[in-house]
Amino acid sequence: MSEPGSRTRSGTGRFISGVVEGFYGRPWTMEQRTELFKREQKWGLNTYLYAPKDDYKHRMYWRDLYSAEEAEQLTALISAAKQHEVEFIYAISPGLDITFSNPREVAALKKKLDQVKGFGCSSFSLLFDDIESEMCPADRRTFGSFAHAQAAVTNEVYRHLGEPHSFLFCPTDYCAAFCTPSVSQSSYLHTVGQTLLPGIDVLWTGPKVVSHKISVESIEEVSAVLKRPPVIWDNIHANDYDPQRLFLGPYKDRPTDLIPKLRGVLTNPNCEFHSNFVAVHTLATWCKAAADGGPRDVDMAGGEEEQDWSYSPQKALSLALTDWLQEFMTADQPGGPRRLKKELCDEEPMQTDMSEGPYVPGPEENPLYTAEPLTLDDLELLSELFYLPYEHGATARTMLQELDWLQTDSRAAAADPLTSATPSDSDQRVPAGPAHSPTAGQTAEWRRRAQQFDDMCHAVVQMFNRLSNAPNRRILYDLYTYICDIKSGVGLARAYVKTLGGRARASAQLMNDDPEPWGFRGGLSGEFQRMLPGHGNRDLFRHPPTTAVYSIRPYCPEDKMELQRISREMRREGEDEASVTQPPLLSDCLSAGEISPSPQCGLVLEDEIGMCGYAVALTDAKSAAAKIQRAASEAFSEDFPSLVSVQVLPRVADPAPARRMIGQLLSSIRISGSRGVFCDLRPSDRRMLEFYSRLGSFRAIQAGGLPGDVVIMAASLP
Ligand code: GDL
Repeated sequence: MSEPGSRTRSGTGRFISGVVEGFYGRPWTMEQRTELFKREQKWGLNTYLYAPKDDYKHRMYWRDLYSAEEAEQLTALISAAKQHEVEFIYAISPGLDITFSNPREVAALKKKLDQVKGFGCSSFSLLFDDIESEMCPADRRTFGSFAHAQAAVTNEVYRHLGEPHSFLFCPTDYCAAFCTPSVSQSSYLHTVGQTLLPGIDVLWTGPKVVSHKISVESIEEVSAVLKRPPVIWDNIHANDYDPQRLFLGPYKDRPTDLIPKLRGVLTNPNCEFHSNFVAVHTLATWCKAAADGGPRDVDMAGGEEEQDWSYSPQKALSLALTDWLQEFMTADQPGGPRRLKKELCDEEPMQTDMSEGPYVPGPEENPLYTAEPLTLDDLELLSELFYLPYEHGATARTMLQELDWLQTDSRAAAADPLTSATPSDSDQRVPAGPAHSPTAGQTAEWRRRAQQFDDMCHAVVQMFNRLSNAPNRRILYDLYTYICDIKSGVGLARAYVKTLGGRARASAQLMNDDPEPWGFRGGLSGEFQRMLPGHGNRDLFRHPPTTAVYSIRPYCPEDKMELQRISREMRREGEDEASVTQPPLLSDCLSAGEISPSPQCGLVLEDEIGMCGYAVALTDAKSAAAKIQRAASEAFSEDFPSLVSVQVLPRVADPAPARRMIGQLLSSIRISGSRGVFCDLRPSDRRMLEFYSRLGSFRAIQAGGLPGDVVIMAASLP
C-alpha cells in the first residue's frame, strides 16, 4: 500500500487536504477566509481552493480582469494563505460560455490566470462542473468530443502557466451518477484520463453529487479510467441546495482506507462560514487517521505521539464540539457579552456609586437579565438536529420515532371503541383527524412517552435560549435562521402532542382560522412540496437512503429468462382481474421475449442480489405492432417509432438508478436515428403510469387507431 506522501507521479508528494469554497450563494469574506487559513494550519490541513460559484469574476464574467482594489485584496489573501502554510489554489469556471476552439478565448483565459499569478498565486484549477454538455457548432468542427475540447484547453493553459505544482481539473461528469453508461464505460472520462497531462489532478465527488458513502472500490474504478487517483471534492456538508438544511455532523462514511488511494480531499461545506467548525475540524481528524493504524505522511499539527489513529466519527465530533464550545464563549463584539449566571455568583458586592461601575439593581428593583451558559450537551443536541444529508442524529431520530408512535397509538386508540368511547369526551369527538382523540392520552404508557417527548422539545428550546445568549455573536448569526426554524418546528410538534393527549385545543395551537404569516410555513416552495406526491415530501426518517450499489450493463441473450421473471412478477403486482383476459400489450411482448430488443437497446440493472430491473427497446415497432394488430396511425409511428419497456423491482427504493438506466437507453435509441419512443400500459397500472410521468420526458398521448383499453406514454427524442 503506498503512502500518500510517497506517490511519485509528477513528483507531487503530500496528500491534498482542506477546503473548497465551491458553493452557490454569498461568498465568504476575505476576513473569514483568513480565519479559515488560521484554522487549517492549526488543524493540519494544507489547501484552500478558491471557487465561489457566484463570484462574478470566477464564473459568469470569467474573462474580466480584477480591478486594482480587487487585486489588492486577492494579493493580501494569497499572502495570508502562505503565511499560514496553506496552498491557495485559484479556480476559474469558464464553461458557461467559452468557445474552446477560439484562440481569443484561450488567450483571455491565460491573461486572467496570468493576472492572478501576478498576485502571488502559483496553483490553479479549471472547473467545468454544472454546465451544458453540448458543444457549439464551431467547437464540434474542431474537437472530437466535449472531453477533447476541455482537455486540450486545460493542457494548453497548464503548459502556459509553467506546469504548476498543483493544477486541478473538474470534469463535467464529476460523479458516477453523471457518467453514461457507467464510470468504466464513460467515453467522456476515458478521454479525460487519456488526454489530460499527467501532472493535472482531477476532482471527483464520488457516486453522487452529494455522496452518502464513498467506497474504496468506487475510487479504484474511477482511478483506472482517469489514470490517476482523484482529489475528492466532498459535498457531504454542502447545504446550498436547500435553505432549511445545515450540516453539523462529523465527516463520515468515507473509510480511512481511502487515504492511500486518493490524491486528496477538499470539503465544500455549508455556505455559512461559522457553521463549518465541525465540518472542517472532523475532516482534519479523518486526514490524520491512518488506514492501517499508524500515522500517515500528511501535514499534521504537533503533539500526536500518544494518539489513537483509528477514526471514529463520534469521537471526532466530540473533539470538534469541545473546541467549538470555547469559540462560542469568546466574545467577538464591542460591548461584550451580558453576564452569565455562573459569573454572577462570583461577582463583587453590590456597588453603590452608579457613575463608576455597571448598573446594579437595588433592593426591590428588577434583577438584571442573566443568561445560562451554553453547554457541551447543547452543542451535541444542535449537531444531532442538523446532522448529515442522509442521516439525522440520534436525538432527532428518537424525537421523530416518538412522535410517530404517539400519533399512531392515539389514532389506534381513537379507532378502538373500547378505549375511545368514554362518556366524558364522546360529545367532543368529530369524525376525522388525530387532534380530536383525547382519549388516546388515557393510557399511562402514552402519557409517559408524551411527557418524555415534551421534555425533549423543552431541551431544544433551552438550547435555543442558551445559544442566543452566547457571547460569540458571529457564530450565532450564522446559525440563527436554522435554530429559529427548528425551535418553531419542535414547538408545533409539541403543541400537536398536547392536542393528542387532550391537553390543548387543536384549533388554538395549530389550526387557527386567522393565522399569522408563520402559519404558512415554507412559503410558496413549501406549498409546492406539500402538493407533490412521493418525491416532493419524501422524508429521511421514513425513507433512509439505501446503501445498495447498483450497476447498469448491456442486456445479453442469457438475461432473457430473468427478464421474463421480473416482467411476470411485476405484471402480477400491477394487474387487476380484468387485465388478465385483455389482449397483450406491445411492451409486455417485448419484456416476455416474444419480440427481441434491437441491438444496443437493452440494459439491465443489478444490485448485490442480482438483476433488479431492465430497460429494453425496439427501435422500429411498426412490424411488431402489426403482428398483434395494434397498428397506430402513420403520424404517430413517425413521431414515436420506437417501443420501450421498463421494469424495476420494488426493492430498488432509490429512483436514481432507474432514471439513469432509462436515460442511457433513450440516448442509444436517439443515436439509432429514432425521433421518439412510446410504451403501452393498462389504465389500471397506476404504478407504471406514475413511474413514466415522473420521468418528466414522457406524457400520455392520444393515438388514433389504438384500442381504448390502452394508455400510451410517449417521449420525443430531440
Ligand atoms: C455541485 C456543485 C457545487 C455545489 C454542490 C452542492 C460540484 C463539483 N459542483 O454540483 O458547486 O456546491 O453541487 O450543491 O460539486
